[in-house]
Amino acid sequence: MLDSNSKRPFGGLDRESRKMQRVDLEGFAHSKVKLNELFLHWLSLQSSQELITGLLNDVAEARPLPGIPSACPQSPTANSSSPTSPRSMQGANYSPPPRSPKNFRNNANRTADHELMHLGGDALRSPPLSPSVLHNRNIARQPLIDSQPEEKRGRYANAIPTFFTPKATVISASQADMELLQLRQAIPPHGPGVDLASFGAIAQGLWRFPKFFNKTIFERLAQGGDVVTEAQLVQYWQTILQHPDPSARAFNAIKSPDRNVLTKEDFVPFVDELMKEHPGLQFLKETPEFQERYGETVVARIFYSVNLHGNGKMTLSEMVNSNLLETMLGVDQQPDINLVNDYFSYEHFYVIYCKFWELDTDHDFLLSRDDLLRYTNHSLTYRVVERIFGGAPRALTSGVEDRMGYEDFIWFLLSEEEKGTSQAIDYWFRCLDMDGDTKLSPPDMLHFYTEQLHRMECMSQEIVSFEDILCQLTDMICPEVQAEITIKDIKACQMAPCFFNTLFNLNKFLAFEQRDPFTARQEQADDMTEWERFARHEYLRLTADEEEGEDLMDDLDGELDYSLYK
Ligand SMILES: [Ca+2]
Ligand SMILES: [Ca+2]
Repeated sequence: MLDSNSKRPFGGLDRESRKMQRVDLEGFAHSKVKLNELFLHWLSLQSSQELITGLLNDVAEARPLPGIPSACPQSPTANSSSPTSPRSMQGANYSPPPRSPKNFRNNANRTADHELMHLGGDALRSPPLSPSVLHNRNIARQPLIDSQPEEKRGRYANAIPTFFTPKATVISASQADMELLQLRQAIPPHGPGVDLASFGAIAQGLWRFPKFFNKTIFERLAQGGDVVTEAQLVQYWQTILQHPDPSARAFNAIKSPDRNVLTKEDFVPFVDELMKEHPGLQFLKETPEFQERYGETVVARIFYSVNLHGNGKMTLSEMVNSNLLETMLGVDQQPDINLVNDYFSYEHFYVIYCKFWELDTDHDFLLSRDDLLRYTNHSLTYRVVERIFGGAPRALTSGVEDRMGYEDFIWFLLSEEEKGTSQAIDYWFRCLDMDGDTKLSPPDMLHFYTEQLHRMECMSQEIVSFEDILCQLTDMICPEVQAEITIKDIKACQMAPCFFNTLFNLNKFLAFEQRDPFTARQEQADDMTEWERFARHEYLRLTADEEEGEDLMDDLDGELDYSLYK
């Protein structure tokens, strides 16, 4: 029995002993077969299949295999200990955490975007900013603000060529530094500040202001004191003058701090100062009432020419696009103010005022319809005067019903005596456009020409029928749309005075019809505007009773043809 027992592989050993004993499997021929059988059995288990599938997926996605280097198969439980679990991460100290497919896609996109940003370079960033903003960005970058515009603009934004460059409204940092340095250098180092004389050197030398700005601006800054301190000057420069356009600086200096536009009142202190200082206006000090009228006329002329909207609110754009600052600087340089034809000529004021005074027979400083009808020997039609008093071209500002004030008359006179300007065309076009459809059609023109016809009949003049006149006017204007004349058509044709005079100014219409070609050529060669020619002639006429005026009239008798104005 012992032999038989001794033949048993584990014969003579207890269970524990057999566990501890190293078994030599080579001594059992069928052991391999049994192991294969057991392996196949293990493979058939559901849990084993899940384990193997999970391992294959890990290999395919380059994830580290848990338990490696041990080749021992792990239980499904061990495998399912998620790679993202803390324990798993701890076990994979030197490997990046496995990425989910979703995370991988997002990261891939992020990488692609990152590369595009680099390809686009700075062009993909926000548009060039003002120096001050760039300065702030250098101090503290704000990634959220930086990245948002890039995403909104898209990757091809840098490929779109620049087609609009806004006009700079802020001076460069280097220019600002230079101007501030110049300002500080112009201030005495140890004094209490700058007095009026020293301030003038700064205002004209550094800021390019006209001389007659000095006192008004100085008094605003000094606030009752005798000097302006460095701090006040620097603050004023920082808040008012940091603009590259000199006209914009003057605009800021003239305007009231609480408004964004210039009103007529804003100009009053500056024009007052001009009258006090300018050598060509010293004689006016003896007649303060005319000083006031001169100032009123200058401001009205400025607004007539510059404030194209005609609303009494001059914008920065209107001033920058005008010659106002240039003319103001010209007044500084020209002791004879009558040579400054734009806005400031005293002779022009004299003519405007006297023309008004001639019509204002009761001298209440207001004109009635009948007063205006007498203008230049009743040359205007009733119908066009009716339109003016009805406020069609511009609402009357006299404050009295059916009465034209002095400012209203200035607008009328400037428009009447130079009908080719943009402002005059606007003025008369609104008068003639009876139905307000922004077009002059045959009914609009017939309404006014009918009265001209009647007056020609009364004067036994040769009649030109409306049909013929309509053809002539259409040929003259060449409107884009037949029988619908627009403001644009009239401004383009250069024949506005003739067009308007035909319809409502009989004397000028007839004068044009009977015009001497020689005189016309002479006028074209004298380099004067229609207004300047009119003002010169009227000034001589009005002063003809004075000896000097008579002499000048004699001198010019052979040069000017006054028949047009009589
Ligand atoms: Ca009156
Ligand atoms: Ca119309």
